[in-house]
Amino acid sequence: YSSSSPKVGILDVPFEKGQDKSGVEFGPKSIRDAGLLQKLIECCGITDLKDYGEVKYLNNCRNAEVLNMKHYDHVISCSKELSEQVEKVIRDGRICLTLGGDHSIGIGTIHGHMRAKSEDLAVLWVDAHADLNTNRSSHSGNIHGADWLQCKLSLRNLAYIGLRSIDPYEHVIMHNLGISHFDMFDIQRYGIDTVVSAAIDQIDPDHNKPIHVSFDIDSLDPLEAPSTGTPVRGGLLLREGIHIMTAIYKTGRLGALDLVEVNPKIGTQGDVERTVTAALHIILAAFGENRRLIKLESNNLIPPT
Ligand code: 5AB
Ligand code: MN
Ligand code: MN
Ligand code: MN
Repeated sequence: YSSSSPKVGILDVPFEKGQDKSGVEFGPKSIRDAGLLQKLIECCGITDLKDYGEVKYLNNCRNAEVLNMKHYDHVISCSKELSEQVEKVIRDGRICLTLGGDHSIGIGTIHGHMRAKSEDLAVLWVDAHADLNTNRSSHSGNIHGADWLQCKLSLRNLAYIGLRSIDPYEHVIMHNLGISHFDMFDIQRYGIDTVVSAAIDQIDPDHNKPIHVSFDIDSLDPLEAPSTGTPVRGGLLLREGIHIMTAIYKTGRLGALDLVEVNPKIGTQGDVERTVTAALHIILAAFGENRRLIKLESNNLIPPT
């Protein structure tokens, strides 16, 4: 039982211009409304939680344009602002929890994390998709599927878990550059516990790097998380998603977590509730839900009758 709970900072990024479907900008609010802050305190024993609020940006890159990259100017402007905010949260000595928004925000969070800690960052990208397209390969022109365009992260420090929808070009890059990836086949074959340890060993062989987890809710099966823009069947069970995050918690080296692509405008009210509570469980597991003995005030202990 570790008595000291980590310090946490929370950022909202209601950004939707990395993709086509409206509603993903309400992701942060939906997760908060489900009781995120209170649950971090009650279920994870977090005693020092700072709310940094919403990341707002000015589109000051208006002349920045790239062929076949929709809203490139907005993505760049938002990423720059977000990167600075993430850097600040981490320099305050906190684990940075960023609520998206679409997955293009991963550019800014990883960049900020690298600036605050080290360029030698271990990144775990949990996703149904590889998000490896460039402006020339992308069929959609959506930047949430082309996140690596702007990042100078060494690809040896990146591993994927949960892949099951990869474009042909992405498949070629992934294999040519030798990026570690664990797809649904691997998870079925070896089990999630083996897969997550192997992923951590690949990106952080000496177990000493800060870890960044970018968790796309569409890594989960649509039965678990239907309210998302690009669902793909045959995905992770919530139980497996939680297992990944618990393993990360146990390393003690989580530096930042992104939770992205929850879109509360997609599906029925039941679908939304299911998706949001799944997101909540993923986040809470990363901060040690049920892993640390929560200190109870003695007057809160009700003796058995
Ligand atoms: B997500 C696709 N590869 O580039 C593309 O949800 C899907 O952040 C991208 O993982 C999915 O548009 C992006 C077809
Ligand atoms: Mn993604
Ligand atoms: Mn995805
Ligand atoms: Mn492969």
